[in-house]
Amino acid sequence: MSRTIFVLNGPNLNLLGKRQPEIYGHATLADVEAECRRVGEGFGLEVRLMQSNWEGQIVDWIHEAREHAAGIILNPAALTHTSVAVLDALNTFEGPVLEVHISNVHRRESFRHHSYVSLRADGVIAGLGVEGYALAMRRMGTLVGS
Ligand code: DHK
Repeated sequence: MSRTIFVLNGPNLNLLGKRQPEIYGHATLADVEAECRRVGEGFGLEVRLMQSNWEGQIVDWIHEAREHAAGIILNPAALTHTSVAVLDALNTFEGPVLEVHISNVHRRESFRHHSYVSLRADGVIAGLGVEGYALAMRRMGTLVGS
């Protein structure tokens, strides 16, 4: 059984730390990856953090997770609010799925209030900044066992 958690990130999150820091903060995806690895080590979990601006690439990584991941932590970014394809892909994955949003999407524009991904997610974290990823990793440790 895989001990790897896929941490998938959607469009524009490659610019984390530079993009609208008043909303998304100053930490980078490299910082997020280091923190996820640190938390994962405590549970004997490996982390593969990936980011793409392309919907199809996110779908392909979710398919890959079917064979190679025990769980998925996903910040779909804008695809949260638009992508039936990402939802359908997640519905083919049998392990736990945790949805993370850095910002509190519910305090923002109304188009950010709906998430297709939440129809599949086992849990959702929003508005806790990049700490949300580490908290999701802790929850993964509980869900997949140490
Ligand atoms: C990130 C984005 O890029 C937005 O499109 C989402 C999400 C919110 C976040 O808070 O991490 O609406």
